[in-house]
Amino acid sequence: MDYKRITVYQIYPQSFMDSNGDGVGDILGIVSKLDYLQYLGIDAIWICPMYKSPNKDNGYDVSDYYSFQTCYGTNENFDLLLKEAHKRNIKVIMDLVLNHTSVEHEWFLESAKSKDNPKSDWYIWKDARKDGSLPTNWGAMFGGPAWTYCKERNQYFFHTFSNFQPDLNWESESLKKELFSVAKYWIEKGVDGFRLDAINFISKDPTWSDGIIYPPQQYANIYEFAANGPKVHTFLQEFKKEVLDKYDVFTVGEASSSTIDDALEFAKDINLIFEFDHLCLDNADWPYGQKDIDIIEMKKCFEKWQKGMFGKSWNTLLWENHDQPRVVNRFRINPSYRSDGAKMLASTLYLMQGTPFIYQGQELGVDNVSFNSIDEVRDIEAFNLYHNFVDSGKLTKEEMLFRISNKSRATSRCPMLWNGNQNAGFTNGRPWCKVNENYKIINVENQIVDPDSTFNFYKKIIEIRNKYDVIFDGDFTVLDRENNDVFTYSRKDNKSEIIVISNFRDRNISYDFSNFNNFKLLLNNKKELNSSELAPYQTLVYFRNL
Ligand code: TEU
Repeated sequence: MDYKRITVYQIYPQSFMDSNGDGVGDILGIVSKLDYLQYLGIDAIWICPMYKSPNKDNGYDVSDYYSFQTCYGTNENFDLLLKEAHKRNIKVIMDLVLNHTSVEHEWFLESAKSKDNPKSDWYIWKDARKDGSLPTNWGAMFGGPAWTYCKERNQYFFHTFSNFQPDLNWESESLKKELFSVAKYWIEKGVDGFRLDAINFISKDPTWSDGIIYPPQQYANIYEFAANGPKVHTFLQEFKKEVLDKYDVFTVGEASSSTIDDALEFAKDINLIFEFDHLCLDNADWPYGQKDIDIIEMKKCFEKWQKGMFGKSWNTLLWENHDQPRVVNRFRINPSYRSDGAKMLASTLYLMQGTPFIYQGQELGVDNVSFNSIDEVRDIEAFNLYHNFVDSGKLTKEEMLFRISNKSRATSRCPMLWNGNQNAGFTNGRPWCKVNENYKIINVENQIVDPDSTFNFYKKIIEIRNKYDVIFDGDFTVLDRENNDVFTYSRKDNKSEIIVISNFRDRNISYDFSNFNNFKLLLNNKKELNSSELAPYQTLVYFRNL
């Protein structure tokens, strides 16, 4: 599949569209919105996990890889989705969680029974140390230690994420075989590819040694020991040989904290990776602290990835996903200019080299949801951190809720805003998660008919990407490295050049346009065009043939 030429739209199924009034999005809901997605111009949808799951981590804790949670529908509904999507030339990418399962998965229940059952080594088990302490001092991603005790085996099982998500042991041959069968099953059913969840965590540090603990953390950072471990590429090569090479499928692996060198290695195994360098630029104190993004730093970050991958591999272009807050909040876009800011961010990123990923609602410029009580927060990570910090008196309830609303992943997982009716048209029932209070202003129905909407700007960006080859193959040069307000870059191949100019500020900024006299203006997010300054959040795209 020509994964370099597609635009992918990410669907968070719980929150996309509810067809049966139970308050949770479902497969038939997705089917009912395929025309909308086709109109936007995307080529593929990636759907977050819908497999059977106790939902401790909203579906990323799978208890059966071969069927769906009842709330999403049946395997027949999914067949219909495949058929209807393919009819519209939309590919379907499934989320595949191969690093861990749920504790309720039958494999785990078996493995936990005894040390000599056939699945005993399908998970990672270790004894306590001689002094009775945990096997290592590593912390789990969602709080607490990375080890949980199991009475039946009198041993600890290892988990990178929560204690509901035991890690699978890729060292086990029989386990690997089973995982490969899962992938084959879905490919043969007709899916076009996979987003491989947390795939850089499948090989752990074989020394199982302790790490340094940096207060206020209580445990050592798990990334050091579980991310990009020594056998990750060996395992993925096997996956490629046994499964991926046999079919025409597309794979994008989630590989947080990867370097360029890591990315180039992953490129030998799978098509693309997600890395999150540019989405860490506003990180401040833990948990969920936020600082202003330094635009010069941001340019350096993009330059590193654009140049580092050029001619060797291929980038993913993303501002948002279900683990990230909304991008308009990340950049602290002034709400009076929300739509201008959202458009400016779109052209800044999506005219770079790579495969674009758009997260549901991003095409409308949707902003974060504000939570007033922890009962409204539907995420294990935010929930655990809230209790850790509030119960111990380290942060007030208000401060913690502000942080969660501002920077946690819970804030972007709320229902899609379809119209100005009750629950934003997402459900006739009681929505599983709070609906964004802005839904009467920001919604699909309003934006689709407004030629100046964020939606229609995204549509244009996709059209431009498909039309101008230089966006596909041109090199990347930052033209104003020292400017902390405006980001100007060029994309150039031997036939043409595109210039993207973006003002990141909510005020006019003087700008010298003299170099662009013989260019044609392709895109402007404002009605005005001043010859010596950029309007607040103005973005301009110029083109010329060489
Ligand atoms: O996320 C794994 C993961 O590493 C992210 O939390 C990552 O650290 C973050 O996005 C970087 O900013 C995946 C899923 O996307 C997430 O929703 C799951 O909770 C997690 O795996 C466990 O399956």
